Amino acid sequence: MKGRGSQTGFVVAVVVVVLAAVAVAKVAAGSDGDGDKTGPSQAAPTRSTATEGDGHADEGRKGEQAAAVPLETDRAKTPVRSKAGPRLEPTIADGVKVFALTAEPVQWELVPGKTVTAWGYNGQVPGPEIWVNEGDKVRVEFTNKLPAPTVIHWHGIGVPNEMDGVPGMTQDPIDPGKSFTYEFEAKPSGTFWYHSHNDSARQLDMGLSGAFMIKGKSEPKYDRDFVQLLDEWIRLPDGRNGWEGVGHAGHNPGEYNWFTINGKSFPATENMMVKQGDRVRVRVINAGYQAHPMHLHGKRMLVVAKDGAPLPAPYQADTVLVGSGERYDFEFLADDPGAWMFHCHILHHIGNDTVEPGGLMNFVIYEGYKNAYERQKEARGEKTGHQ
Ligand SMILES: [Cu+2]
Repeated sequence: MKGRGSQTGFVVAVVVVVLAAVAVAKVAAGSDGDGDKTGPSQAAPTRSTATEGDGHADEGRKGEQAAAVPLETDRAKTPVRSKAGPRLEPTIADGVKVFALTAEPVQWELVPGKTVTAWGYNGQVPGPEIWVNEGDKVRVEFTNKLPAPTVIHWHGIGVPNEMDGVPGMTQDPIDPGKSFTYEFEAKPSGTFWYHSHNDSARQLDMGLSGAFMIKGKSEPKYDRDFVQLLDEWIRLPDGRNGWEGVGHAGHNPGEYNWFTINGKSFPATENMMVKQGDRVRVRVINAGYQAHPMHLHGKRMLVVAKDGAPLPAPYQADTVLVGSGERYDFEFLADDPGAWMFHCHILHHIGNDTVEPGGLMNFVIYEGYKNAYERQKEARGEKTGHQ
């Protein structure tokens, strides 16, 4: 295994051999042993310590990657975080927008008092929103503080191939403690997202995703522009993540019991506050593995973009099925004051560990509007107010 020869052939050969040895059947599904045609490999997590040099793995370590070591987070040493930060602001260097992202474990609060072990970017789940303009030069200085190698894939963005974040094919996994710089031009415009693509079923499900918006040069002007990133979780009663201590084979997506919008379950979800007359855009991103039919009460939405691309013929709908990885942008005119529910119509998904109301749900609320429920509470002398 010392000769390099074809890098791709080598990687594939190692992966195929090791996968056979550990019988990671799911990963092996795309590997038929035909070296050149085999799809990208997925390196499983390892506790190997950082290698020297520039963050690129050496050949010997690659051979160890597929040994699927279940990871458990030392929760006593993991900070509890509950608030998402503001949009990630860049520094400017030679005309390039430079963003700093760090992947690290966190105990993420889904609702007050209920945390789940997660892997986040910059201490939050999902990672911070990144907003740039079409044509911007973007540099992301990324550091891996996870206990496992990782990469970032820029879903939907027209990056150079070597920036695409596919381990074993376009780059080596970034080891714990190591850094990697992603650089690309922001194009095309639209709603995108970023996420891990290494041991991806586990890493994405533990929270390694975030929204990435590229504003177009000639797009319509909106008064409000909301991002709603959907995800689901397996939270064990003690707050551990269902992915801790299990491999792919031990995982059943049917076990999802918590559902989040921008990392929060109702009633901790943030509402979409609008003013009468506002033109509102909502960008729904599905970072989870289940499809969610998102329904807005009170009016039809105008669906204007799919996966970031403007639709030649926008269409009206009151329920939009958002599949895994998909994005839908829709807009509406805020012309009917009230508090209008926005939620997933698989109603199991509007509960927190089966207790409704919860999960994938929030409200479009007009500023200053008091709904009937609030007025009743006020009349009884009870506290009112929204999250
Ligand atoms: Cu759903």
